[in-house]
Amino acid sequence: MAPNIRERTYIMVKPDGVDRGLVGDIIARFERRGFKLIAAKLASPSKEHLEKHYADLMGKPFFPGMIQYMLSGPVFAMVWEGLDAVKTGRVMLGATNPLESGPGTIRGDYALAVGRNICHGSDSVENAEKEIALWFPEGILQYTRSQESKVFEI
Ligand code: IDP
Ligand code: MG
Repeated sequence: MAPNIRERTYIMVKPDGVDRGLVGDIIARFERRGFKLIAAKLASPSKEHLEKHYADLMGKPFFPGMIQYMLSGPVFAMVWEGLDAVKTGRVMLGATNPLESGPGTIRGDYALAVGRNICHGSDSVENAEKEIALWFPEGILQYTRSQESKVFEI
């Protein structure tokens, strides 16, 4: 199958990342890598919305505390598009536990605690599409970059 240069992933700066002023740095990392920003907004999701987003973790002992953390301030929601966006986005974030994240990753550079790990990234193409629909029900802007052939082999 031809590589999909239009793969999309949902990336979110969590309340600790917004509060610590890391939004710009996280945007810059994805921009510099070559990904295309196709949606972005500051949001204050409800508890119900966050429970939908993290539905697969409901029942875990850390779940209530994690939801409280996610409600502690606004989040910055984004959709990034490009080759292998889901997998590469996760690599750029680092491991779930920042203590296991390598330097050069977002969590490895800025975080220490698993419950304060700065950012979210979709873990599969299927979940990315679900998360994009949940966070951007208004839809995604489409536009063409002028330098696509400098980023992709097209
Ligand atoms: P991910 O964010 O790397 O995909 P998930 O397993 O989907 O990791 O967990 C979602 C979020 O829940 C994590 O990013 C982290 O903030 C929080 N979390 C996961 N495991 C723990 C834990 O053991 N203690 C506290 N928070 C946790
Ligand atoms: Mg996850």
